[in-house]
Amino acid sequence: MSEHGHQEPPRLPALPLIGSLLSLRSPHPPHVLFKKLQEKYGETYALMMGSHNVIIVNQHKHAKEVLLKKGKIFAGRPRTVTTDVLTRDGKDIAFGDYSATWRFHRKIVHGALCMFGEGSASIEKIICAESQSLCSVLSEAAAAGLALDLSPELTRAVTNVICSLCFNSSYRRGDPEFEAMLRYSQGIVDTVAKDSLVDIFPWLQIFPNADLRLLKECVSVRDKLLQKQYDEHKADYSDHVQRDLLDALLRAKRSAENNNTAEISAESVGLSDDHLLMTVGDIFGAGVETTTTVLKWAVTYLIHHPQVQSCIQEELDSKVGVDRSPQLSDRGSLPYLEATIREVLRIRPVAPLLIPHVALSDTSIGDFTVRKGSRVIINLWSLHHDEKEWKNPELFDPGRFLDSEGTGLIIPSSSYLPFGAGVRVCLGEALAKMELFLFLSWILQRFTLSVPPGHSLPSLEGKFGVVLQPAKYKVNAVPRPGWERKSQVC
Ligand code: HEM
Ligand code: PLO
Repeated sequence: MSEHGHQEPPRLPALPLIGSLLSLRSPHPPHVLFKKLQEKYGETYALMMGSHNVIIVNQHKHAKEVLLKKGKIFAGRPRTVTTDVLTRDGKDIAFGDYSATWRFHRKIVHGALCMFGEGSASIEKIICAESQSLCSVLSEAAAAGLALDLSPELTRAVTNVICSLCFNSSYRRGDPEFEAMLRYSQGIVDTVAKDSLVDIFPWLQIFPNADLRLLKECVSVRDKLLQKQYDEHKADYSDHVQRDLLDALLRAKRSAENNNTAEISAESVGLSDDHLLMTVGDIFGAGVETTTTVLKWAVTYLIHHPQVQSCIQEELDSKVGVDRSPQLSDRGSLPYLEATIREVLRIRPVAPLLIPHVALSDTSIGDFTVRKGSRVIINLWSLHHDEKEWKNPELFDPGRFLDSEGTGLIIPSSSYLPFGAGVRVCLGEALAKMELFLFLSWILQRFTLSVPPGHSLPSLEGKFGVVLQPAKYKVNAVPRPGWERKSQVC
């Protein structure tokens, strides 16, 4: 067999409009449609989106070949109209192509996040303070007999954690800047990187396009907020204190400027103002939208499965009790909660198609030839719902992540990659896991969640976009016995 495979992958008929047909004409969202198309074309197949060759991977062996074994070859990202608007032509980490600049920015962010990482008290303190504030909002609503849309409350809690890490700042309830952020971020989620028509046919930009206009408006609001933080940080920057991620980025910039020679300038190593702003914008955006979405899915599934909620609560009562709040060191003794988080990440992956990868040279996937420049979409939805790997994949069952004694955590299939893998693996995995554990354990220690009497259960369908979001609905948070008045206690 040749190094680059010897077979062309099965190919969908090359209808010129296939891209738009996929996302606009099908009643199914793309991840579901791509899973269904396997029945006709096999697990790995190719199609054209506009003028781009796209390979769809629906199975874990090929997915791991792309992400891990040939991770560097497939580490490219496509340039698209919408992500270029969001990231000033790919000057960020997530949508930026593979390059020395990209590696450098990943390294700085990784270092800054480790500084706040597990074991360090400060990130835990920040998340617990936000859990505390979230729980007091829930208990005020309960005392007033009100059902709440949890979405803005969860978003504010998660936003404040990432605000502390990025900008050493936070938002109060009702802060107009926070309300503006909620609006622009939703506008971006609704319009960016979802293979919309302008991404498939870039020449369509010349026509008026409502989505593109909304995206540009939202990005400009976001950029003003980012610029404000940037200017304030620059004004009181000191080499001696590193308060947050933005300080870490500024420090790298200063040190490159101090070593400035003819060949190595801050610009040329990718430390321009634009690069710094886009990197911090990425972490802020990813930090907010992903974790919030998982929390919302967790609440949605817990409402559908009250027995899972009570199992977690029993575990919390016996391992943590009511005299103190959960902390990170309890993670090892709350396996059922951990298993529930894993199951939520399986059944409703935040990024069901990851972010598209691009082959940086001629290569192969299994026996299939892949040409340089091909886009590769890993359909995580297919991996997480593969009937050969998961029994009743549509069934929500945290027990599948526990051993036969029900006490040890396991990963029962290698077809499980909620954070991706390899060179482009998620940068926020550790942070997200800490947040999910603490927010959920604090809430469930104190409250039982349900829909108000007479309301129907929330939809499990999800709205496809750059993240897969659950619908909006109201929740009753009923204080558990012993927590009627003391949810303020730490
Ligand atoms: C990329 C999942 C939270 C920052 C990704 C990818 C996935 C993912 C699937 C794409 C990997 C690929 O394209 O191959 C998740 C999930 C989260 C989460 C499920 C929450 C439960 C976070 C948080 C941050 C973050 C909290 C920030 C602190 C990033 C960045 C990338 C990324 C910067 C781009 C990496 C690159 O392209 O090099 N994430 N993520 N994520 N994530 Fe996350
Ligand atoms: C979310 C909306 C923000 O306003 C901008 C933003 C930045 C980074 C993106 C994020 C959005 C969506 C989730 C993404 C993240 C980078 C990595 C993460 C795509 C668009 C995932 C899940 O891959």
